Amino acid sequence: MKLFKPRDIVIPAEGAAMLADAIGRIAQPSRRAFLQRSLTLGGLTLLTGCATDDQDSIEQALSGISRFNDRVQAALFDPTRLAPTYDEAMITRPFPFNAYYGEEDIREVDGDDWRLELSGLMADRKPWTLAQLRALPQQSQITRHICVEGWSAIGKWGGVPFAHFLRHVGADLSAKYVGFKCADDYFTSIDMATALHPQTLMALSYDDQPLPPRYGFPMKLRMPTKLGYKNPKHIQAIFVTNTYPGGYWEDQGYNWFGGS
Ligand SMILES: Nc1nc2c(c(=O)[nH]1)N[C@H]1C(S)=C(S)[C@@H](COP(=O)(O)O)O[C@H]1N2
Ligand SMILES: [Mo]
Repeated sequence: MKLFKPRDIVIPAEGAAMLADAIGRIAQPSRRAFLQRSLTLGGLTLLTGCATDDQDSIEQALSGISRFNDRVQAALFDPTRLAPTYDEAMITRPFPFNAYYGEEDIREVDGDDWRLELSGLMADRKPWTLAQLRALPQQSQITRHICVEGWSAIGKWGGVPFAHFLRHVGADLSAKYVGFKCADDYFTSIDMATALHPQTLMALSYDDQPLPPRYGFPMKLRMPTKLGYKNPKHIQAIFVTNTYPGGYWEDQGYNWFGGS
């Protein structure tokens, strides 16, 4: 069930700035905390209070707006709507590399030793080898990757539809989150609806070759419905949970839902 009809939602950028400013002026910590937990359109009437220049409360308010934004994006996400796909000729060459470190620190994971660890709300938590993943049904897609740093690029990824994998291991598909831990200490998490989206792939190949180290060998999650930072490379462990897991950039203020 959708919580909002799209036409009911109007959140202009100036509105968000005004809101942050207004929440920042609320001196009472309990009222700010209340706002952070339950920022709703109705809650806007609470935005009057004593003047204070409190950086913390502004950050709390912004984080509250971001959580609100998560809920709006989740409500608007259409699990059957496909992201655009492209022709081979439109692939961006060379495809950009990006990580929270430079190319000189790209992780070299040993594919023979690598095991995908599973935990949390699923029936079968046995670890997977790369060969076992390669034996599952594969799909390929040519889609656009959009990074918040201001670039986008079209690439071709192949791998196992994540929905197929989650069903295969008996994951609780009614759980809220799927979390990822990576070999380079990166981590992120996604909503279950996106995990089950038909274009969400456990990518094992890039441009018809085994995924190279720079793009996340041995396996990354590829989602054309989410921004670049939500697409974890070098995945080491996957867990299913109802406890909000956050993420490397998300914990530093990037929006958690991160739809594109
Ligand atoms: N493990 C890991 N995954 C990651 C990152 C990272 O630093 N480590 N960076 C993210 C960001 S911000 C982007 S834009 C993409 C870049 O993927 P690419 O190198 O295939 O272009 O990876 C995402 N996934
Ligand atoms: Mo990114």
